[in-house]
Parts: sequence; structure tokens; C-alpha cells
Amino acid sequence: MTALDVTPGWLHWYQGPTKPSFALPDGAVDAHCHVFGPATRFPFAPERKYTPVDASKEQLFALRDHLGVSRNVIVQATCHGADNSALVDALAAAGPDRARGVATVRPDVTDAELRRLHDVGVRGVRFNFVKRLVDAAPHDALETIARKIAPLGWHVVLYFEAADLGELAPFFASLPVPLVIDHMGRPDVTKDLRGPEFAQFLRFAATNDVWVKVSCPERLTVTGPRALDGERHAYADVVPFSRAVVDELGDRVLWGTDWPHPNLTDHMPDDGLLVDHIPLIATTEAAQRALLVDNPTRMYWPRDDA
Ligand code: 0GY
Repeated sequence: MTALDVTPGWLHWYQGPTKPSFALPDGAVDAHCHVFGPATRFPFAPERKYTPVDASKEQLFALRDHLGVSRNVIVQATCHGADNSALVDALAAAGPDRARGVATVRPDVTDAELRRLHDVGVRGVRFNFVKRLVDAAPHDALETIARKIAPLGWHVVLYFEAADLGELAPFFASLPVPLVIDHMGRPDVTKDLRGPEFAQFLRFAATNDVWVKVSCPERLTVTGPRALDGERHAYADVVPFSRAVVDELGDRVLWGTDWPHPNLTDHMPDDGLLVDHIPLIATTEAAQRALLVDNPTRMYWPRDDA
């Protein structure tokens, strides 16, 4: 795999991120990040919809240490399909106290394979409904997976677009495991914060066993300003949505960088400034502690069973 194969328009992750001025509390978890390849060692899946720039575990761990993050939750990205080798390699290298994982598996996954993934730190599987990223999977296949992972105490991470929640909600609610929603369910932030679409999302989250990642303002923003060049008030149009989620679901919210930020073609944020964005969305020390430490620790290191 050469750089020539990278998807046209793909932006390289930000080099030399700022040292954040917001000091992350001890034990802070980046609950949404990925590793890509390196492709020479961990080839991308043939069915992938994009080819990223490599983003290795060493580069992820360097970012972790630079930002002051204590622990990572590494999420399998669609470019690696159901081959979790790069994820497993990163988890093993980080060690069980520093990283957990969210894998992608097929319905015919064996209990032995799930146990192997559990032993290296996987605690969930991801179901992706974003049409530009994956071909649709039949719901009965996903139900089979959910039934298989339930005895392990795992959860399902859901990635979908806001407009699809109405149709998907009954299926999501039927799954026999906790649910973790990526990127606040991708709200359309040009719509009214108090309008029916976001109200439906908040209601769904409040009335089910749902956790929400307050992540990816850089993906959701329309107005900016961008988290670049020292900007301290980045992504102003997303902030009210993020705050509403933190205010309403404070003990079930998680935060993540989304490094290395797949599929951004508009701009690539400075990850240091993404950390500095946190106090805009979690405005008290108690809310920051819940978002960054207490909630993800309860979800991913419940008994500190490393
Ligand atoms: C994200 C967002 C995206 C991609 C993936 O697995 C993936 O390919 O999650 C996206 O393109 O919106 O969470 O990293």
C-alpha cells in the first residue's frame, strides 16, 4: 500500500498538536479513537469504502501522552472490516490498564474468538448504519451478535445519522445490551436544538440503556470556527447540542478525540484544541470529571478488572 492509494481529498491527521491549556483530570479517557494499519502490517479490508493514511498505535500513544489522556478506548474503524488484528495489536501493546477496545465481528463469530478479544481488552462491538461507510447488515445478523456478546457484559456501539433514528429506534431498543451512541447521533446542528429531531434523540437516550459520546464537533459543525490557530471558541454551532447532552445525560456521557479523524475533507482539527473545547461543553468540574473519568471508567474498567 502506498500513499497513492489514499482516498482523494483525505486530510492527514494534524501534525504537532498544541499542548492543551485545559488540564485533563487524572484517569481521563479518550473513549473514541482509532488505529489505521500500518497497511503494510495490517492490510485494510477489501470491502472498505475509503483508504486512510496510516495512523499507528505508537502515534496514538504519543498523542495520548501529549494530551494528558490516561486511557484510550480504541474503536474498530470500517476500513479494517471485521479483521480486528490492528486493534488487538494496539490493545496488547498498551496493556489492559491503558486501553480497551470495541471490535467488529460477524454473526458466525465463535465464543472462543469473543473470549480471546475479551482477554485483550475488548468490551463492545460496533454496529455501523452510516451508508457511506458500510453496506447495510441485516438486523437479524446484528441481533445474533448482540445475543452472543451479552453474556460477556459487553455493549454495542451504534453509529448512525440523526435522520435514521426514527426508523432504527425500535431495533436498537430491542437489543439485550447497553448501547453507546457515537457522536451524539450526528445531529443536524442547523436544525432547532428544541426541534423534534433532537428531542427524539434525547428522549430515546433518556428512556433506554443508552450512553452518548459527546464527540466530533469538527464533523458536525457548519459555522465553525475551526479548532485551529489557537481558536478558543471552536464549533460554536455544535456547543448548545453538546451541552444539552451533558446536562441531560450527565452520568452516561463519554468524550473522545476521534483521532485520526477519518473522512474529513474540510479541515483537520488540532487535537490539543479539541481538549480545550471540553470546558465549553462540560462547564463544571463535576461535569468534566463525570464525562472524562467516572463514566468511562464505570463503562470500561468497572471493577478495575485489568
Ligand atoms: C468515526 C467517523 C467516521 C468513520 C468511521 O469506522 C469508520 O470508518 O467511524 C466517519 O467517517 O464519520 O467515528 O471515526
